[in-house]
Amino acid sequence: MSSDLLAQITTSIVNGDPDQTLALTKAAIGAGLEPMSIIDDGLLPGMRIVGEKYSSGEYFLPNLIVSANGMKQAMQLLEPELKARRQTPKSAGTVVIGTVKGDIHEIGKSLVATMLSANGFTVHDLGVDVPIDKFVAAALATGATLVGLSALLTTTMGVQRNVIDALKAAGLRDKVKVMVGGAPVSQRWANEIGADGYAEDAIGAVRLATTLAGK
Ligand code: B1M
Repeated sequence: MSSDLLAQITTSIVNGDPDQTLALTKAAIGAGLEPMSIIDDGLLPGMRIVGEKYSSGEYFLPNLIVSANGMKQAMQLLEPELKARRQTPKSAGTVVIGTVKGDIHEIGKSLVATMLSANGFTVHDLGVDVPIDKFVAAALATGATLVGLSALLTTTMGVQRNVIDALKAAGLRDKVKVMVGGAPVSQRWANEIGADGYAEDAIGAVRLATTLAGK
């Protein structure tokens, strides 16, 4: 019965049906399932499958967004349950992310943030047009091990390099990995500015963050 519910939660995420994900999560809580199990054995396996389907070309961006929203809503329902039990979901890593100063493009950065969060990362989204110092301060304040820098304009790509330099100057460069992304950004650019990695899309960002978090 409980494994049935968990499998149904996984399926609802894969099918991109947030209402069903929410209803099943409610039912699972009502049936006395452990919130951590609902996350680890129901929701996260669904997100992994969605990621694989996106990578293989079977799913597209809207599929990712709908499934991640289902995951997000279910997490909102589960958070008070976790708090009541003094449990915190095992974090895959802490990430500070934002679109760099001078750049207000939000959609891709937010999608990356949502996908990271849906895949178990603790995400501090600083928003858009983020000053260089704010990345440094947030990395310090949160103890993040990963900093994600999004830039959509050729004129703001250079700010990614400035943030890396500022992290160095603050003595944080050996404590945090930096990943970069955004339409004009490439692996070549990441190498040139000394970033630890580049991801082309949100699924690639989850894969990269997982690899970097393990290093
Ligand atoms: Co702007 N814009 N825009 N724009 N805009 C582009 C980027 C542009 C390519 C359009 C064009 O001319 N063809 C062009 C840039 C040219 C260049 O520099 N090479 C451009 C321009 C010029 C401008 C303005 C300067 C226009 C003007 O005012 N004259 C201006 C700049 C304002 C500023 O930032 N200071 C501007 C403004 C805007 C709007 C405000 C109108 C709006 C943004 C609204 C918002 O975000 N709230 C907008 C939009 C929507 C776009 C396009 C059309 C779409 C961007 C988008 O959301 N894509 C864009 C054209 C394009 O990219 N085809 C364009 C969907 C999103 C899911 O993809 O953001 O690429 P993307 O994110 C992907 C990956 O890049 C990656 O994963 C994401 C998910 O798959 N990724 C990461 C992103 N960040 C990552 C971080 C990572 C890892 C992966 O790790 C940390």
